[in-house]
Amino acid sequence: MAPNDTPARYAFKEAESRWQTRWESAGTFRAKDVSDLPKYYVLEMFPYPSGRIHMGHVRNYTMGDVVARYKRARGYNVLHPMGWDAFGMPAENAAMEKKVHPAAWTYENIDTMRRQLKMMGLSIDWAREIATCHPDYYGHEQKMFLDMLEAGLIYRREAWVNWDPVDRTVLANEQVIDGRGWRSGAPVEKRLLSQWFFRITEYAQELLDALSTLERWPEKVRLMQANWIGRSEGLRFAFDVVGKDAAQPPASSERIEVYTTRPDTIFGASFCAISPEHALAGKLAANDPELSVFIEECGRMGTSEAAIEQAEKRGHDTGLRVRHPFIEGRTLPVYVANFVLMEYGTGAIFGCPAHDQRDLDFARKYGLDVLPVVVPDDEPDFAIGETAYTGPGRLANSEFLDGLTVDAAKAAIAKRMEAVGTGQREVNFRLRDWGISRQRYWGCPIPVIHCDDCGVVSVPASELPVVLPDDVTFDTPGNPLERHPTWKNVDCPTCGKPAHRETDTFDTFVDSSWYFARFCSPMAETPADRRASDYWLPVDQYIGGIEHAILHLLYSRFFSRAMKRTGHAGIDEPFAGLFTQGMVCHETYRTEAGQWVEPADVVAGDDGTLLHAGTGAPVKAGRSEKMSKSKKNVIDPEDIITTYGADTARWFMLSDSPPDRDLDWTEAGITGAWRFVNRLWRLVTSRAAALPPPGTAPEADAAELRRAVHAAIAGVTEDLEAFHFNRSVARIHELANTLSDAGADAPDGALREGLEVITLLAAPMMPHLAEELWKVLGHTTLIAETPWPDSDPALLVQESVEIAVQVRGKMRGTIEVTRDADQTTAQELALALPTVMAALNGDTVKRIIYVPNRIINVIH
Ligand code: ANZ
Ligand code: ZN
Repeated sequence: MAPNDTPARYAFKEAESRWQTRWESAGTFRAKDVSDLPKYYVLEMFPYPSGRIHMGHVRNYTMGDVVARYKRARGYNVLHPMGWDAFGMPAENAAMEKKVHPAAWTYENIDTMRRQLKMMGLSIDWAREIATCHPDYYGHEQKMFLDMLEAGLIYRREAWVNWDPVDRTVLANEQVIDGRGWRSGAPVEKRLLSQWFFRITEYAQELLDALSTLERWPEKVRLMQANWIGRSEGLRFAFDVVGKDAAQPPASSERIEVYTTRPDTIFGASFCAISPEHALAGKLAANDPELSVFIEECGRMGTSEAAIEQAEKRGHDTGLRVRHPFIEGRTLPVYVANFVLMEYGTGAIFGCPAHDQRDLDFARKYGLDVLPVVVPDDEPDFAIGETAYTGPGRLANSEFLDGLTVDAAKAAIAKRMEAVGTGQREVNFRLRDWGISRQRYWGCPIPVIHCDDCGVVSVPASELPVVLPDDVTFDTPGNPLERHPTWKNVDCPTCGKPAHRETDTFDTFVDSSWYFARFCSPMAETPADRRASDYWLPVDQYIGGIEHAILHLLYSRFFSRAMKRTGHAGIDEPFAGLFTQGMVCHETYRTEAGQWVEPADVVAGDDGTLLHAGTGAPVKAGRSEKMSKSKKNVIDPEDIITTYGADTARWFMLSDSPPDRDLDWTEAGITGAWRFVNRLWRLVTSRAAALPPPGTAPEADAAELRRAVHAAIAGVTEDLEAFHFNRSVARIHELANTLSDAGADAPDGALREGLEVITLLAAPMMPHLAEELWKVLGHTTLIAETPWPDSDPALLVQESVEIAVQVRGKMRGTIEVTRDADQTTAQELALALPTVMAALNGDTVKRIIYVPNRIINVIH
């Protein structure tokens, strides 16, 4: 029991709001734009204001906050801002479903979520808050668009899109499900639309090369980016088109250019295939109704690579044939095939079924030849079954290439074709230019005007921002900007004639590609004040989910280069360090009928089986999965914070799993954290009154206690630097045990030191409790403004002990080991003693008895 002059439990509610107010009024977390201190910029991926914060946010922002508070204590001028990725589809969906304006819905969500984040006690500089849906933000984005357009980093072209004919909107690849629109269920059409593109491919090689400089990024993420950029080295050459019979003269002067990474397999080629979007396919379809139906069907498949990858390989024989470049008299059939993408290479390929799985599937379906031309070493009877062979080997059935390795054969073909000018080596990237046009209302308007006479004209910089009109309706499908009665009608800035605004808006990935720069100077008249951004950028530590490992990070890496090119910033790489955190999971529950049940509605019956609280129906517990509304396995962070306090929630988020792994939310886990919060509070409050005043030097004769305290400082420091938050938590638990065990006889100065240290070490993780205890310990300053403790190297030296070594109980010598050394260490030293070896005389050791710090006895 706690002494009766202190309440037994920590009154977190009152304390947490008191300290939050105190931090706010003191401006504790304001980042200073001018400072002699070294800077540290820590940023968590900003949230989408969807309604309320979820546990994923709590985990993400707790981690970032630990880093921010720790770095502040280490003497850095810390920038730790927060904002809202506030444009996007959900606001428009809400507008359609709930008849609320997207802006009202968004700003209301922001208010709720800001309040909730504040409840968490995050050390955020709220004065820098931004929302991407505010003209103060997106106006600058428009300015950069115009500058990048002028710099040649942006262009406009026709491109194919997935078109939902019912919702009258373009769909992202992810919104096409089995060829149908995700909302309307209508079969998706392909349409050619004029769209804006960022020329990200111009930076493909650089974005790839620079990955090797990102030493503080997870290897996994760098690999994902490299694969996405997808550099490949190959050969481009053309086939001559001939009639159906090689003896006939060419049907036309037509040639089909292909791109291949395996020119070595040319002697195994059994067909040519072109994309349904290839110009030749279109031309042939004009006289071939079947082909034109086939092309239309392909158009409904969805444009994503994944969709194409999964679809059954299908083709249409055009009747045309092409001449094999090396085999006299041999021709190959030409197909239009659904797996050939127009946007890659030349939109046409030759197929070698023996060495490419897609080609093999295709050949089996259409009865084409399968001739292996690469044979693995030591397999003379090599044949192809259902799997293409893509491994190494020597060329066969390939005339002048026979016997060569794959690499040598590739080089030989390339050399030959380059020599006669029929082909050339080429590097290709999977990366495509970034299409940013969206036919949506709730996004940043693209600041251009279309004039019948002048074409596309930039909105003059003095007229920015182009602000979204408020008075829009969502009662009919399509883009509200397009049907707005007046908004798009403007005079052409060049000739003054009536013209109209572009009604497309930016992909919201544009908004999140530069927000890190805006935080450096959120009020600046320019997108980013160069003095501020030169000081703060790059972000020293970025933290977020692995789901953004590719697009968001790649776009941001491109954007910072584009900002540099246009003078808006001075760095190439925006994020020097990246940490990707795991997900928060929870057990799932279902009734026998298969309906999901919320954890709060599950109770234990008399016999321990689970029941639905409302109906009493039996409930089955299932796997622990990522918390999601669809599976109803969510725990509301606000409920947890109101019941247990922010510090308890934060502590639990950090304690159970390594931060990059998934975390299982359990009731036992959160109550365990709650107990520890109270334990620490009692530990300090119960002893504080008896302690000497702050500043009292620890006694010289308290070495053992002090050694434990200083080992904890060194350990927690190392762990926090390495993102091993769960290990820091374990060390703090251990130190709490040591301090509790240090009884009433512990020297007072050393005990004060220990209690202060544990409070300081816990402060980044449990900031409110730490402030409270710091005050109880007699301090009048904020712990948030107190430097991190230093460990005394002299106290970290491991103490060594002398251990007696016996053989069958008879003393044979001594060894010296560090205190608490494990048995393996002690045993190795003991068995190496000449006196012990002599006593054993070659006998095998049967058993070893080891009493740490005392004795080791070898039995033989
Ligand atoms: C003949 C060949 C034989 C191929 C073989 C592969 C294996 P990466 O490595 O990703 O660059 N290809 C080329 N353009 C294509 C397109 N537009 N749509 C679909 N496939 C296309 O892939 C290059 C290979 O993918 C190329 O090499 C080509 O098929 C195919 F045993 O050419 B290959
Ligand atoms: Zn004009």
